[in-house]
Amino acid sequence: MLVQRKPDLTYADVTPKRLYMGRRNFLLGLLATSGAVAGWRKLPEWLAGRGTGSVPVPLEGVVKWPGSTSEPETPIEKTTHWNNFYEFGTDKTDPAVNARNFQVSPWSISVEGEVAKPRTFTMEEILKLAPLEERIYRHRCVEAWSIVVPWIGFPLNVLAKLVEPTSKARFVAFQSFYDSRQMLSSGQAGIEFPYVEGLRLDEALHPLALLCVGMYGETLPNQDGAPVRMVIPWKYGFKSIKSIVKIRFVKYQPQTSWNLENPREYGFYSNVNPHVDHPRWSQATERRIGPGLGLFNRRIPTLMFNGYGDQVASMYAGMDLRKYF
Ligand SMILES: Nc1nc2c(c(=O)[nH]1)N[C@H]1C(S)=C(S)[C@@H](COP(=O)(O)O)O[C@H]1N2
Ligand SMILES: [Mo]
Repeated sequence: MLVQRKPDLTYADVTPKRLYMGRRNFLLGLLATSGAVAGWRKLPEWLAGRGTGSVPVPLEGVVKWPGSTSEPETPIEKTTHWNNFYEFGTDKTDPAVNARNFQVSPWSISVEGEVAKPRTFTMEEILKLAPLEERIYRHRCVEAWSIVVPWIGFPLNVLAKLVEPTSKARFVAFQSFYDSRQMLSSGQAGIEFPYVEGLRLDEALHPLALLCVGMYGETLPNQDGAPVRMVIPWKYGFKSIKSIVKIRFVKYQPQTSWNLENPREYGFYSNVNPHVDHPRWSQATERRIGPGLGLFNRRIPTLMFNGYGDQVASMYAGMDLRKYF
């Protein structure tokens, strides 16, 4: 977001050239070229296209959540090649390449702070805490592009109940994994690492706030926040913190990476709001990264709370959303 140069994106900006051909054809193209150059021995690895890091595997027993949007899903090729994950680069196409060697196993999340039962959950435990649901949510980035993604997970409140937040807990602070040997430095990325985010307690416990472990039927690709991230569909994308290692229940409003970087541009609440513009661009409309070339160029109106107002607006009753942006 810091290095936003072209708020008005074109299709070519968003879709690397190889995606015009489709992933399969691109890989077949590589096969043809590399046959001459590298020999055939390397090919299986190239076909997987995923380096030595963790690779997505199918998730079993996923149930369909009844509240999903019926809008067309963004194809996985786009969701996995147009990312914000500053630890792995500041350009939208960087994470797909630079996260290929990211090791996400073993993994655990420490849940601590103002709770009666602090606890560390291994990834294996997290996957068994509740039925995994496929929830197709709209996902609206602050830079005015949006996607529709079949996420997989369950409400964060399932995990929260297990640790029993005390009456002192008023906010929840999240922290991402950080390893300087695998990731950019804060100086290179322009934001503080580890990446941190936060929610008010009622927001964190809202049934739409998803602890997300997969998408498109599989575990999360590295660049999309493997192995576990948040998805908060009524807020701008940067609230949906990736690759979480710590969740802390706290008394006071926690710091957030983008607010630290530029408090004038990025507030704590960051609810999707077409009436409050970003200082450098309008938030009234968005470009939907949809299936097909024609659809992409469609600019659609942005909805208050990203269209989830019926469910979340009451949490902000009486608040001046210009002040608490
Ligand atoms: N750890 C971490 N989480 C992060 C980010 C990041 O740079 N680091 N970027 C955020 C931003 S700005 C957005 S829009 C979403 C992007 O999620 P996606 O790449 O799955 O679309 O992740 C958010 N979570
Ligand atoms: Mo974003």
